[in-house]
Amino acid sequence: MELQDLLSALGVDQRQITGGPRIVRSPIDGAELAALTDHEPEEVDAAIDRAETAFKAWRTVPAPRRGELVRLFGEELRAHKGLLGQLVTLEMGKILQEGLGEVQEMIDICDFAVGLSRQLYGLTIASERPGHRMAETWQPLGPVGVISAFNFPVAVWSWNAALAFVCGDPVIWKPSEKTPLTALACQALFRRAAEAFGEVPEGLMEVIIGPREIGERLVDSPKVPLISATGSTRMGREVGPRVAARLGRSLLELGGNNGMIVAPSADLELAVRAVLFSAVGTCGQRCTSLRRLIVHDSVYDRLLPSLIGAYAKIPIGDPLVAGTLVGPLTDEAAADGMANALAAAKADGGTVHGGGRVTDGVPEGGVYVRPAIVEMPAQTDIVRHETFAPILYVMKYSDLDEAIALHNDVPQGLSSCIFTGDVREAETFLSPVGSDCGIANVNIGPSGAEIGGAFGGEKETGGGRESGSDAWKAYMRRQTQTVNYSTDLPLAQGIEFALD
Ligand code: UN1
Repeated sequence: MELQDLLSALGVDQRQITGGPRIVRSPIDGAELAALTDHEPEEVDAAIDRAETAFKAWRTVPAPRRGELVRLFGEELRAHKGLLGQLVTLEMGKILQEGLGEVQEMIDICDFAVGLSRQLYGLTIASERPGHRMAETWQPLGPVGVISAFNFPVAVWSWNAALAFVCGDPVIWKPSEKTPLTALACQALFRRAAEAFGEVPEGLMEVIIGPREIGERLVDSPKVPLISATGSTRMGREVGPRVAARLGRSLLELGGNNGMIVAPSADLELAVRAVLFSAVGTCGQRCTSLRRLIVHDSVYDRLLPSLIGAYAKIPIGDPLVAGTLVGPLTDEAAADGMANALAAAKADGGTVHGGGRVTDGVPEGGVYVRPAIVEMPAQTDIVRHETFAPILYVMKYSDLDEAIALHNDVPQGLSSCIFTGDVREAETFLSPVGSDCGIANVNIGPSGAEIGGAFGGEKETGGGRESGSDAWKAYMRRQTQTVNYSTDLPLAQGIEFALD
């Protein structure tokens, strides 16, 4: 389908995407997709004000009814999965299967949020005073600012938005400058859901387009109690303290440097398949991408040749073409970052397999690379650094404690896994002395997490949790309530305080 038809089928207003100075290009071939006009700072303030007004109305709508809006939005996503998935591929460059998978994650979180809308449970608490009752209740919080990254241009927003909407909060979304079109498409689909719903306050879902200063306006606004930001650790180091300075709340989902331990008893065939998906999928541009492989001495010489052989066969090219497994990197800077990292690894004694530029059989105008495997003598600085490209550093180990120590000895703490058939090793990896990450898997790669679990990580990954489990609590205000239904006024802690 032609781009214009695709966008109009998704309901994007042509006037929003033509005639402006911000040129959006496809990483597939550099083709111009749209010409947008950025929002002015005053327009951001106006969007925040609209969201604040929307909050006053939306918080009074019963939560299960709010869930109905999310259900309708999920229906729009189901009906437009193919189109939106294609737009994700065009604008971001991931292969179509992954574009579709991303939209499926949105549908899944909508389903989750609909159920959640009837389960925003609090607690009852035993009061120490007679004739008193205590409860913990979750109240809507206020407008939520969502800053999202280019690599998951729509799913990560939806994890935040679906929960925020059922929790009673409006959302102001600042998408990556690289991927505004998919954001506008989501806004158009949301509008359709809102029309079907009938009574959605204006300002419940705002999109603001523009550079960093536009995001800063959001980050600094005291009217936005929660900022949920996904991106680099560098970005998080700026956003976190700014939000903290106004005593706001932030939910940060930053860099990962995800590892896999391959133990002697591992199913190596399974491990190779898992490495392939998690290390080269999305061209190594997931925050959950596999970047470090820690392999037991006894299986190293079997695993490595299989991997090198599999890497040599990876179809690289146009992500819209069926069969392609690796599409383009996002831009030249990403390719430079990859080349610099490989040079640094070599200087540290690494042996590089693959990793060069690919120009044959790929669309002209895009940045295509062959994923790299780098055998490293040690976990040097470059290995401890997250390079957002398909580089897999491989290291050897001889005992599990050593492997776990190596695994945890990086600044990031997002996702992790072990391949083993030994229950003792698996349980050790999942125990308090095992992986220090927010996500720990056994016989599954580190990427492609399901929405049902809380998603996020420790250390430089930022500590935030989004998506499933009880991540919704971040989008609500916890209130401890005490009711006295007696005719007396006993004080807590047994304090006597009365006039004689
Ligand atoms: C991200 O890269 O920011 O677990 C999110 C995964 C996906 C989400 C990745 N469900 O790989």
